[in-house]
Amino acid sequence: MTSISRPYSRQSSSPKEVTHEGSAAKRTARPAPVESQSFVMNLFCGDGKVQHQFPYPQVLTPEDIQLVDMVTEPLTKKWVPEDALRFEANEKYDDTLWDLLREMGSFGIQVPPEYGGIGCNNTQYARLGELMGRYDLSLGVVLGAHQSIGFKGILLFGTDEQKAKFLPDLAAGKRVACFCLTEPSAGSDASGIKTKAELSSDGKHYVLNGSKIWISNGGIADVFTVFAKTPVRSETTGELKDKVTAFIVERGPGLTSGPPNKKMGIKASNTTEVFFDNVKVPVDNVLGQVGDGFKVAMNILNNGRFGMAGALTGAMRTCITAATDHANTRTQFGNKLSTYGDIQEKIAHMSVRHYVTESMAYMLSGVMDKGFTDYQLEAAISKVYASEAAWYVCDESIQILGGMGYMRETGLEKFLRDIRIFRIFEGTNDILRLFVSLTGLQYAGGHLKELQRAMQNPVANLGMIFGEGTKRFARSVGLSSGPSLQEYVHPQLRDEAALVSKGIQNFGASVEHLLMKYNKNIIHEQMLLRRLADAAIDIYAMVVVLSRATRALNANLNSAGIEKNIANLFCHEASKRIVDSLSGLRATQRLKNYSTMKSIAEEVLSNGGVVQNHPLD
Ligand code: MYA
Repeated sequence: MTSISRPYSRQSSSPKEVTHEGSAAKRTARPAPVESQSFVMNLFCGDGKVQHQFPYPQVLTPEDIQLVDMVTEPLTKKWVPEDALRFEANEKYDDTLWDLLREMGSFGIQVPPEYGGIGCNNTQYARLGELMGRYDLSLGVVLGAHQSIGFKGILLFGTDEQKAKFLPDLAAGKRVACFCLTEPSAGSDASGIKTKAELSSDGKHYVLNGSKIWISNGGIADVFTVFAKTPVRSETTGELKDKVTAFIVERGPGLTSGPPNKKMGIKASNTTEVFFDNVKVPVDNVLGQVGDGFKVAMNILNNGRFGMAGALTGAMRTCITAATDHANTRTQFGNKLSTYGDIQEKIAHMSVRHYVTESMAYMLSGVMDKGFTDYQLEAAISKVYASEAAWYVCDESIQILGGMGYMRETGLEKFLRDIRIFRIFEGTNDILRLFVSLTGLQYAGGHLKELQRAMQNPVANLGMIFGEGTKRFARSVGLSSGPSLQEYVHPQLRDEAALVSKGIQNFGASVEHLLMKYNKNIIHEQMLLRRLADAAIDIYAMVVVLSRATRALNANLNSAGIEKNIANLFCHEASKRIVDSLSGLRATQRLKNYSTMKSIAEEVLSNGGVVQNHPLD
């Protein structure tokens, strides 16, 4: 089994080998894959490691939650829906709101108190994001671009000096931060950036040249986390190679911002180009290690994704309230809308998606707060699920409100426009799906390779061979029903847990099939990778939902009944989708369909648009 690298948008003619230097040397002496504690990562090996998902994390005391609600109270008490529309029309927030946000401590939510912040943990931050998201996602973006990603690098990787220098003003909202990664020719392909930073001859500063696009807060920021290529000498070969390094850059000579971009939504947030023309950056402002910037960027993004899911649950809640208010009051054909099956089905599906998103957001923030660090795939899934669920919920709310939903004053059309960007920024959902599949396949590939290696010395590796052998044998003769979740879930959810086990088992077998059949070439099979990711998302969502519903049933919460019903409905529907997604990896007709899609797309693309004759021709 060979290792898998991920080309995403940069297509190579032949499958890319491991990208690090000296990869050939590393391949022969490749260490055993690091054991991951992540449920999703292990799912790719057909394992059901749910230890971090059960019990559903409860990291906040009622007082902790109260703190967050108190922080937002000055805003939520004053806010009226027209505010969001007014700020949108002005394409900015006014000084009164800005001052209020400063007073509330909203600019330094997770900054430790010693640096002037309010020191909230991830779960409190998610809750705050949720409360903001209920009113205005644009505001969430301003605050999120500032702290979820803008200065998150300083919190995660900053030295004590960098923290002391930058955090107090950023936490107080005296200065605003932003995250500068994307460039005209490097969007999803983040490591393809061209902005350069070269060390000055006296070694005291870097000289930064290049430009960034679509930077949230780009025109109002004073502190920029900038990613640029720097020449780094390889320890092994001695060669100079350009690698990404992260810098903290202050607004000053040579740094300029373009005019605000005109956008479809989140209009009150500021988005601009940022230009660097011989900007001098002191060497002390390198964030993390020189050459490690790509990992710094990825870690910041991974670390911030739960906030997005949190904010979107807030928006979804508002949409559901608007839809139910309307359904309960509007009479058509002699009855309230709420009595019609069509409307009830919509409300049920909206509620399920909201429940799943909420469960994922607080699962992720909760396990992060408990010190779990292996969450990159769960974070990507939560972002993908939340952004698609929010779009669905908002769209269906508008449908329930009909013509009224389409009118600006109901506020829903603004939510829809604002929500649309969430499937695009912080990693497009398409790229994140590939990221989930390829990272998982790489991990599973490493494990299969381990097994092959173990087979060369069976006596020393009996435990491993026996375990894997039994798993495969049981699967091949149809004896296994997959890793059991029965001991974790409430007895009333055992049937649903059995569906998860079945899903995990089928998923593991599908991964093995893909690795055996395509080997490294799997990186070119995006239609398969997408379906594999869809199955992973559904399986993870089932686990998260079962964990939360189990907690509700165990604690006999008021909402235990509906939570059980939601878990039941979601698991049954997800289970069907999983079968469909996984059969899309090998069923003959499905594979033929992909070839047909490819040929249709190629014809349309080479024609520059629609190919067929017009019906009137
Ligand atoms: S900010 C801009 C967002 N931009 C992106 O997200 C870029 C998307 N692209 C990528 O993520 C990467 O380029 C991809 C990798 C994934 C495509 N975690 O060979 P590789 C490792 C950990 O695959 P590439 C914005 O939108 C990988 O394992 N590690 O790399 C603002 C490998 O390691 P090794 C990772 O093919 C939005 C190495 O890197 C990850 O070049 C405003 C190379 O990998 C990862 N994720 O592409 C937001 N990925 O070498 C506002 C890769 O050891 C927020 N690696 O094998 C609002 C929220 C509201 C909050 C409310 C608050 C109150």
